[in-house]
Parts: sequence; structure tokens; C-alpha cells
Amino acid sequence: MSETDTHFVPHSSHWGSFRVRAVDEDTIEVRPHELDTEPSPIIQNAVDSVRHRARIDRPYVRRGWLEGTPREGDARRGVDEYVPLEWTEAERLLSAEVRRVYDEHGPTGVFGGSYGWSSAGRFHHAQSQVHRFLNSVGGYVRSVTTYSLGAGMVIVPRVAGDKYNVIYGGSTWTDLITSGELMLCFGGISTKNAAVNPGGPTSHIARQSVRDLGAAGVDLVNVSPIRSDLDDAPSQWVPVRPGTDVALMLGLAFELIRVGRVDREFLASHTTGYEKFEPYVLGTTDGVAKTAEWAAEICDIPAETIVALAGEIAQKKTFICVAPSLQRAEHGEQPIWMGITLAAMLGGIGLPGEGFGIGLGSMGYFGNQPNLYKSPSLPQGVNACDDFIPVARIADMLLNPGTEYDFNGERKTYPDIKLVYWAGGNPFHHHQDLFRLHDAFQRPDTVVVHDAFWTSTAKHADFVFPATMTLERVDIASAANEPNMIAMKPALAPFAEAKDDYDIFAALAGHLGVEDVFTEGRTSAEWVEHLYGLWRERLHAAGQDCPSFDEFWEHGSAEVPLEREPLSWLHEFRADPVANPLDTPSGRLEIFSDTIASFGYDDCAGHSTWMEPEEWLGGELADSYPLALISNQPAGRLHSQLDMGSASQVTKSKGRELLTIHPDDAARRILVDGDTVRVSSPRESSFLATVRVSDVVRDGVVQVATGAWFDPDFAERTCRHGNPNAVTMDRGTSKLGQGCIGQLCLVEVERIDGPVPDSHPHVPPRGASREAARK
Ligand SMILES: Nc1nc2c(c(=O)[nH]1)N[C@H]1C(S)=C(S)[C@@H](COP(=O)(O)OP(=O)(O)OC[C@H]3O[C@@H](n4cnc5c(=O)[nH]c(N)nc54)[C@H](O)[C@@H]3O)O[C@H]1N2
Ligand SMILES: Nc1nc2c(c(=O)[nH]1)N[C@H]1C(S)=C(S)[C@@H](COP(=O)(O)OP(=O)(O)OC[C@H]3O[C@@H](n4cnc5c(=O)[nH]c(N)nc54)[C@H](O)[C@@H]3O)O[C@H]1N2
Ligand SMILES: [Mo]
Repeated sequence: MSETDTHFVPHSSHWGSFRVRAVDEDTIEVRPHELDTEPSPIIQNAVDSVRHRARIDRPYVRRGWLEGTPREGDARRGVDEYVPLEWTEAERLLSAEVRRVYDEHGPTGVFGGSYGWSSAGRFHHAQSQVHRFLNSVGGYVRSVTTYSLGAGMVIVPRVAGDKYNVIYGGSTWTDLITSGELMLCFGGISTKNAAVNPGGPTSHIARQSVRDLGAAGVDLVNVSPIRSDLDDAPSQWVPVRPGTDVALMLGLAFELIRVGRVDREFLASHTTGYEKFEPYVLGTTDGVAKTAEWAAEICDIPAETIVALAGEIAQKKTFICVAPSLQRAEHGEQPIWMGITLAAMLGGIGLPGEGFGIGLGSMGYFGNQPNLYKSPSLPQGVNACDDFIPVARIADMLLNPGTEYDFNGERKTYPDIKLVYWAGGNPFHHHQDLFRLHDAFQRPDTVVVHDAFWTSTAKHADFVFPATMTLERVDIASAANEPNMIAMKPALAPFAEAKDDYDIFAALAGHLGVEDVFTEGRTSAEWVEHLYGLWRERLHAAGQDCPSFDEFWEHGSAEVPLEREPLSWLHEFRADPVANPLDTPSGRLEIFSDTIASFGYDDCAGHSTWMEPEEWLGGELADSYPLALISNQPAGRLHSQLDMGSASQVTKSKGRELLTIHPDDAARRILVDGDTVRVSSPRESSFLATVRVSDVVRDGVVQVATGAWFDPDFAERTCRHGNPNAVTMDRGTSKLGQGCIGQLCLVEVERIDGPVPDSHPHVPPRGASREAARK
């Protein structure tokens, strides 16, 4: 099963299953998988990437590290040259350094959070591999929550209990199509995002589901600064100012109270604290009534529209959906809490087609029926270290060891990190204010990165180890809420000297005397079969039939049992809140949370609150930076992955990411399609982009997708390629959630006249081979 195949073999990625064939030893051909009814064009990115010159061909060490230049404060990470190493020498050098750091500093000196999506296989999942390795050696400082839902993952358990129910169980497409009447979608239903499901989707049903909603006569309301965030079916567009949705929801809440359409019975039986919230809406506590006129001023939506919308949601069965993007912003906890509060005031929570949900259209799994059994996964072992950071506080941690900070009711202290180990993530794509991250990455003694490509993160590492791509190894793809598991068969031999992360870690574990703990005596092929076997046992224990591994492998896919019952968030709680309480202190939905109030935070009160962000169109900074930048997910790729591929490249122009700007804002700056612009921020940093003038964005708003590979000019503090994180803010959502606020910030845009620097993001650094790959 390890040999490559000249026929089309099944394979998978986070953006869909496909079939792949080796045309010759360096070239592949990809076609959609027959199980997929609406395949994503992103599958084509593999073709140009698999032998791209940005592949890492062998192990490298950074010259400055090798020469032992002062490691602390060494400002050469990110610009230094690299020295090729033989595998054995690389393993020897790194394992000695790992040993030194553990001996001198223990596991609190090692950061192994290693956030990132990696690739789709269940066994080779790089983050699981690095965690298992570091646990075998002695433990590590981990990270909690995600860049996706940092604020959401903290606020939801506090106010609604079990986050699984809210995040994965909001509602299903089927329920909404059958029973829904009106969907109020904050951030739209951007189905280009549903192309993706971590672990490997086998079908793409989101677009068709939205078309079906339209055909079923469900009213769709797209509350978003971008019209195309809901365009698979006709919808009403409410072009809200970025970052102001809470004010809009409060305006709606005021109207519901004014016209007497609040479901007070539901509030009395299923929630707690409404009596402390209503005076805030009415303005008795702070002297400001949150009327439609008040909201109109903040959101830049006419008061009549808000009044009319309140009338509609009061009349019809309403489902309120909040995209995760809204909580990747200052005070990101609030839109989720306020969305739950508004849905509770309407009283439909727990009924089919009504209530509240997060993220429909944002990811393949939302809206699908859940799996009955957990997907196969690699056990990560036990972490001997209990220290952690909220994931998006990485630069704060590296820059401020020993400093105290707040998180979710705890007072914590940043550890003093000496060794950073990253595999399967790209912080120089995903983190905010990348020039600050560049400074932070100078601090540790040693940075280790495994990747298949010379990403900007790899170019900030001391040790760079070449990982194989999924196309070069055997694995299983399986995602949440997906009806199939795919046998991922290799199409090509490993590139140059690349190795599987597993084999790299196994060799290092050997040098460190823990090989047996890490490998348990299995080869990677044996592990794949073993993990499948564990999944099969789960099914057998429940009396379900399941093919043997050999049958699965031969067939290329296996059916995954899904929940059959229609789901509706909290239907059991709704039916009997006493017998089925929520996992909150009161057992109910907490419209006021005594726990959160007891933390005494100045940026998160006891109930959801409108707080002015620092960077928004209504604030003072907008005088100098008058445009709100939205950096949302890219249509042509997953984050930064395979950016050199054709599906990603067609979304760019003149070698840079596209910046969409409204015709009025473009006219004011004398900009036309194809102009090169500098997008600058209050952080005295900027990125370059190519202009696209379009009224899909509201005025005052510009949009650029995330994920263009960071191509920094450190002297100019600019990214030549168009990575928005060159300018975003590196702060937590609040002391409660400490989530990432990458989605929104203020910028100014100006045309660059005269010579413009070229961007060459996908090239190896100095000292690394640029010849080995054929393309
Ligand atoms: N401004 C702004 N920034 C954002 C966001 C935003 O909305 N706005 N969104 C955020 C969100 S939601 C997320 S989830 C993050 C995503 O951030 P990441 O998950 O870090 O982004 P990816 O590009 O998926 O990075 C995965 C890396 O793993 C590598 N890789 C793939 N397979 C393997 C493997 O088998 N082994 C090894 N060793 N490496 C492998 C890939 O080449 C790639 O470099 O970005 C966040 N950043
Ligand atoms: N093709 C593709 N799909 C992806 C990904 C990818 O990289 N590529 N990444 C995946 C990941 S990791 C995640 S977490 C999800 C993220 O899913 P989301 O967070 O839903 O995705 P985004 O595209 O960042 O944002 C959706 C829309 O929210 C709108 N928006 C932004 N700010 C505001 C605001 O203040 N108010 C309102 N009302 N709307 C606002 C924007 O117009 C934006 O287009 O996407 C996943 N899907
Ligand atoms: Mo994400």
C-alpha cells in the first residue's frame, strides 16, 4: 500500500476529497472525487505546489544559530542565511539542544502550542505529532482556544454551557429548510468558507442548502459590510458598519421591548438575569436608551430599517446566526452573547428552524448531521506541564516573560520560553501585527519548524526540517459531520530528502532515549491501520457493521454513521429545563452572568454590552485612518496553504493580493482597477495590494483576504505581497477571552506612483537550494 500508483487514487485535503494520478515522478493530475456533489476549485492548488521551488529539500540550520552569535536579542531571524545539514547531523544538533533546554529550564521553557491547521490526514496531523513528541520528552507550555473562535470558546461555556451544543449543534440545514421562516445572518452565509472542513470533507452541501433555503421561501437577511457574503440565494442586505453588530442587536432588542414582543415566559423559565439587562437596554442604568435611532447612528443603518427588521423578527420564526468573524474583533465576546440574548428574547431557542447558531456556511461541518462516533486520531500522551497561554497571546508571551495578565477569571504569568517548536502551522500568516511577531521571534534561544514549504515562519526558524506533503504518504481522512472516511493514498515519492513528521520525531526521540514511548513500536503504516482499528472497535461495540482495514483500503472510502435525528440547539433543555439543565452556574442561559461580573473586568461586564472599539469608523482614529479593513478568509486557498497554486493565484492581480474598495472611496483617492496601493495602519506598518473597485463592499470598508505569504521589507515595515496581518492589531478581545482580533482594523489607502517593488514570496532563503525542484 505504500507504493505510488499511476492510476487515479483517492486522496483528501481540508478543502475536499479528490482523485490524483502521477503523470511522471514530479507531476500530478487532480480531479474531483465522485462522492463530492460540488467540489471546490481549491483541490487544484496541489498540482503547482507539489514540486514548487518553495519546497524544503533537506534539513537546514540558520547560520547565526550555528555560529553561536548571541542568541538572545539576535535580530537575524527572518533575514538570515541557511546552512544545509545531513539528516544525522541535524538530528544530533537539535536533540542536544532539546536536552539542554529541558535540563536547564524544564518543560516551562518549551512552547509547543504549534497552532495551525496542518493537512488533512488523521495520523500525520502535525500538531498531534509535535504534541506527542514533546509529551514523550517531558511536556511543554501549550495553547488553549483557537484563532477561529478564541472569544466564542470562552463566552459560550460561561453563558450557555457546553460549547459543543452551541458551536456544532446550532441547527441543521434540513431543520432550517423544513421549519425556518427568517434567518438573520450576521456576517452572512459565506459558503466559499464551507468548502473547508478540518479533516477532509467528502461532500459540499452548503451552497445547495442555501439555494434550498431560498426555494423554501425562508427570508435571508445578510447583515454584513459585504454584500457577497450571502449570494447563493436572494437576500436582503443590511450593510452594517464593521464591529457595530452589538449596537444593532441592542436596537432590535429595544424595539422588541417597545412593541411588547419579548417572550417573557421563555425568559422566566429558561434564562437568568434578564431583569438586570433590560434596564441597560432601556437606558435606566446608564442614561442611554438603546433605541433604533441610537443604533442607527452607530451602525449607519437607517432607524426605519432597524424598526422594520424588529417587526419581522417579532412576527416570524427567526434563526439568528453569527459568523465567527464577528468575534475575531475587539470585544468579540459581545456579539455572541448578545446574539444568544436576542434569540432568548424572541423565545425560539430549542425549536426547529429557530434560535441561535454560530458559523453556518463558515465551515463544512456547520449545518450537517453530526458523526455518531469520534473520528480516528493520534493519542497525544500526557503533558507533564500544566502551563498554557490563550493561543493568540504568543507575541505577548515571548516579549514579556514573567509578566502577569488576565484570562477568563484567572491571573496568569507568561512563562520564559527558550525553545519554540512549530509543525503544521504558520504564525507568520495567522498572527496579528507580524512586524511585532518578528521582534518576538528573536527572543527564544532556539526555534524549530517543520514544514513542506519555505514559509515566512520557516524563514524565522533556527532548525528547518522538510516535511512530506500528504500526497507523498499514507493516511486516513475523516472530518466532523461528514458521511465518509477516505483512504489517502500516495501519488508521488517524497520530495528530495523530505520525511514524514512522524519519522523526524521518531529519530529525535531515539536520540533522546524515548523512541519506544513515541512510536510504541509501530511504523507509520502500522499506526494508520491501528487507528482505523480503534475506530472500527467503537462501531463494533455499538453493534455497527464496519469494513476491515483491507476492505476500506481496497475500496478507498468507508461510510461514517451520522446522527439521524433532526437536531435543534437545546431542544431537550427547551422541553424540560429542570430535568435537562445547562452546564452554567444557574443551569440556564445566562443573560447576566454573576461569574463574569465577579471578575470585575473593565472590558467585559455582567451582561452583553456595546463598547466602542478603539479602531472603528465612528472613533477618533478614523480621522487619520478613515477606512475599516476586513481581512476575511480567502476563496482560493485555505489560509496560507499552497498559495502558489492556480486556484489561489487567480484571486490575485499583478502578483499581489486584491484589495476591494467601494467606488466612492476609490474616486476620492483617484484609484482605478489594477492600481498598486499602500495600505497603512496606526502601527506604522503597511502592505501593498492591487486595487479592485466594487460596490460589493459598503463605503468606508476595504477588504483583503488573509493568507498571502508574508513578504516583508523590514526596513520599510511593509509586506510587498498583501498580507493583512502586516497591519492588524495584536491585542486580546478582552481580559475574558483574550482571542485574536485580526478581522478588523483601521487603515488608509494611497496609490503608489513611481516604481513599485516586486513581490517574490514563494522563494527559499539565502543558502537554501533553489534548484532541487523542477518548477
Ligand atoms: N487578519 C486575520 N488573520 C487571521 C484570521 C482572520 O480572520 N484575519 N483568521 C485566523 C484563523 S480563523 C485561523 S484558523 C488561522 C490559520 O492559520 P494556520 O492554520 O497557521 O494557517 P495555515 O496556512 O493553514 O498553516 C498551516 C501550515 O502547515 C503546513 N503543513 C501542512 N501540512 C503539513 C504537514 O504534514 N507537516 C508539517 N510539518 N507542516 C504542514 C502548511 O504548509 C502551512 O504552512 O489564521 C488566523 N489569522
Ligand atoms: N475557502 C476558505 N474557507 C475557509 C477558510 C479558508 O482559509 N478558506 N478558513 C476556515 C476557517 S479556519 C475559519 S475559522 C472559518 C471562518 O469563518 P468566518 O469567520 O465566518 O469567515 P470570514 O471569511 O473571516 O468572515 C465572514 C464574513 O464576515 C464579515 N464580517 C467581518 N466583520 C464583520 C462585522 O463586524 N460585522 C458583520 N456583520 N460582518 C462582518 C465579512 O464581510 C466576512 O466576509 O472559515 C473557514 N473556511
Ligand atoms: Mo480558523
